[in-house]
Amino acid sequence: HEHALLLNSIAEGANEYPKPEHVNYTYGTAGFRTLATKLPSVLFRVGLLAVLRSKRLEGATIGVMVTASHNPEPDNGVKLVDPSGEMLDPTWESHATALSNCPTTSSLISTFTTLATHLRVDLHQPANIVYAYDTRPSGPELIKALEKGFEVFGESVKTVNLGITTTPILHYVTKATNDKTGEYGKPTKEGYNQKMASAFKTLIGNRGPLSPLYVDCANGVGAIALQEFISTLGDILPVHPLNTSTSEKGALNHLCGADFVKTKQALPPSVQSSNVLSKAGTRACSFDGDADRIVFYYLHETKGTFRLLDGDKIAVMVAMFLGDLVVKAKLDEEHNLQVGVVQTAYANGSSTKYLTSRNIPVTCVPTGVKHLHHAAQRYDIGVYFEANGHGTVLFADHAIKALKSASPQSPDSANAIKNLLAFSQLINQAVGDALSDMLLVEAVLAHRGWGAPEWDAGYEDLPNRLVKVEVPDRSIFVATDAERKLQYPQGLQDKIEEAMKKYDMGRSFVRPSGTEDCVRVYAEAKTTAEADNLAFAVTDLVKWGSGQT
Ligand code: G16
Repeated sequence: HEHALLLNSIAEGANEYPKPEHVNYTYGTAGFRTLATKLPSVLFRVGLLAVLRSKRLEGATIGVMVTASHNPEPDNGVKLVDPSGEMLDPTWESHATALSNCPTTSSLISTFTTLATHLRVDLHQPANIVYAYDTRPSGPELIKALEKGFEVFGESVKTVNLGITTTPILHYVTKATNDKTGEYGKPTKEGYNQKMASAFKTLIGNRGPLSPLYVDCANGVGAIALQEFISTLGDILPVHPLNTSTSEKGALNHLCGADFVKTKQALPPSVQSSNVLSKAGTRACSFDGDADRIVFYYLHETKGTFRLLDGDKIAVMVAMFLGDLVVKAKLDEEHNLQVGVVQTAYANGSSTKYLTSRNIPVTCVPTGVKHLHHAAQRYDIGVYFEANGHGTVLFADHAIKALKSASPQSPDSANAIKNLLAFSQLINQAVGDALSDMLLVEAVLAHRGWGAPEWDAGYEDLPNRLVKVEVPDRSIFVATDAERKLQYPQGLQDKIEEAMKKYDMGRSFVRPSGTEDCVRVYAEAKTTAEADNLAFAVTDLVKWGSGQT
């Protein structure tokens, strides 16, 4: 009887949120992502799946984030967060895809029932969900559809609505809620702010106040989170938020934000015209629409040219610095810690070369945080960053234990150990986090006594170009070898390789986007002109491969 009532409520919800015809959904690189108007039925069904997942894990708290991050304002999306604060277990992605594509109420009911049985979910278990959304105008409507998915289960589901907040804060709260030791931090936004502020203050010590930092918030939720954080931080880091118009229609990610800066390799026009970077040495950074990515930049002191400090530059500086701290910590041999870096094919060739020439191991994996995160878990201290500014650092449990139990032989090594532990607190180890990464960079610069030019001096990026190509059907493009090569359409890879050979230090690859309806072409070469020409040549090949020419 109880079960029949549940199926009845699901049917009611499904009728209220019918699946639009002729749309095929995929749980991709970062969950479901498409035009917001196509998403209500998906949100309802994701609500059902989140409850199934929590019940399957005996009531462990699952996170749900409604955001389309760097995508344009009319898009929206949704992704699930596992109890550890990591992305949804990949084996469940196909269940999300299956539920979202059921064409009718009755097929949804039967898929739901099959899944519950097949996944051995005891529907009598409790479920706990925490959810949040970004500043997109479509957020509140989609949240209603999501909540409907929770409500059909009645009282067995307990939910916490975090309201409008960043993706990384939702990951933090999910992880903290499930951490029964209480050591990770309080499972609230305030808990997050306190944890960050306290670790940052420990690390800065008497090095502050630091020089001012300008932060382009992409007119997104990062503006709100940053404002709240600044009030907890005090004046050791004078932060000046820019692009904070969260309620202005069409402003989100428009001509600003991390994706704009990285792709265009230029200042957001608003930052350019505000002249805030004209004083030599001034640093600025850009968040993306849900504040899980960050890139830094400054203007060259004499030439006035734009200098980008992207995810690769962050990874290199942080890995080198943590590596030096580990050496200073002088842990006994059996507890020695290895720092490694995880990158994707987008990593600038110069960054990989720089790291390997300094004996820092580098792993290359496909795009998408879940791939980077898992590869980073294989190191004692794993630094992972996508070139687009998405990344973080993971400290293995045994590494933390080794640091906590070490008996330092000198004040210097005691200090290094203390700092490594403070970094492990400052860094959001659940997921890439613009705010936490901003503080990480500032803390490393303060310890090194560097400004942006000294940070930038390590290596020179190879000129590169990223192009978005719209094709009739991006699913015909299948990448392999950590996305460095194309498997299909057949024959295309050979042509790309021929094109690469024509350019000094030429490297190019093609992959379908997991978040936008396009294929991405990346090219780098010795000079800007060569990188551009290679990118355009490969773009033409992609059009040829997709049957357009
Ligand atoms: C998401 C993913 C990132 C990925 C980016 C672009 O970022 O989390 O891992 O690099 O999309 O992916 P694609 O090239 O497949 O479109 P975000 O910040 O939009 O969530």
